[in-house]
Amino acid sequence: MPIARFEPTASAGAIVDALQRDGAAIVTGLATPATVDTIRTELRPHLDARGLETESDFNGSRTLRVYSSLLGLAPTAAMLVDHDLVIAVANEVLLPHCATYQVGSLTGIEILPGEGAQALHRDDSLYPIEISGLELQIGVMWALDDFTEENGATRVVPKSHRFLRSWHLPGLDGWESAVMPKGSALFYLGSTWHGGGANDSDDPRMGLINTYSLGWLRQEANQYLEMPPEVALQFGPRLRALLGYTAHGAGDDLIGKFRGECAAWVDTPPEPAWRDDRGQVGNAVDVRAQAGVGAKDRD
Ligand SMILES: O=C(O)CCC(=O)C(=O)O
Repeated sequence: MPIARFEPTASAGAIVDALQRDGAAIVTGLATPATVDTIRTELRPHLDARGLETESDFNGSRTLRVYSSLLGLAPTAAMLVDHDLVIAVANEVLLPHCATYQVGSLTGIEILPGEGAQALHRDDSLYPIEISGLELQIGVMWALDDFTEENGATRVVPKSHRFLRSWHLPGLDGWESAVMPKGSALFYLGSTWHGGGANDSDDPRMGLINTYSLGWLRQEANQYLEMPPEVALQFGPRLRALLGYTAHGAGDDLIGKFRGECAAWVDTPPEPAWRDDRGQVGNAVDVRAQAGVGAKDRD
């Protein structure tokens, strides 16, 4: 079953429908070639210098990875993490289950020629919770090279997200390669089985994964330690909040707590509108009003 494909002009709703039906969807050409090339250039020295520090059976021995301080190393990747369409899709998948969500992890991955296929897995298995209808996270794999069958395009098992329990396994033979041109994005649910493909080509395959998880879960990697205030300040308020510089729910912003202690924060207060745009569990009336639901319908 091929993975559904969309143009960048597709609505978030259409992509979410495909995600909920199949567990994965591809949007082609979502990042410009210039953006992708800049991120590649930013990542290159760090992949070369530190990429094999994460070597393991699971990560592979011919796969380079960087995740510590990713936006410090590759600030242009902020455009992917904070992309409006990605956020619109994440809003629909995650906000029904939390007040605000967060970046869970950011990883640059380069699969070198000769690497074997990674074990298929679910990203959400780090959380020991399995509740029907509750998606804990979503992931986006950005193709920083053309992804092909030969060079290790991410393998995805369509509809595998419907297998709720860890002992209730889907047939993993039915994987599809997320073949997509450079600049495209593979969206997949945290419960969808997937893994890096084998690179049988002569060229490396570079990608970048950003995951987003429910705000009441612990981040897979602590993004506000990875991106301390002096790094986070170069980004807009929405991305700062996604990195963890906010409270979950209607509580006060961390920015308030920094006020008076760190002068730089005073100059860049968060935008309350961002929270309102995304809606909050505790603010259902406002959300419905925004959606044009009248007072009578609300009762
Ligand atoms: O590199 C890929 O295509 C997928 C990598 C992945 O899923 C992982 O490392 O968890």
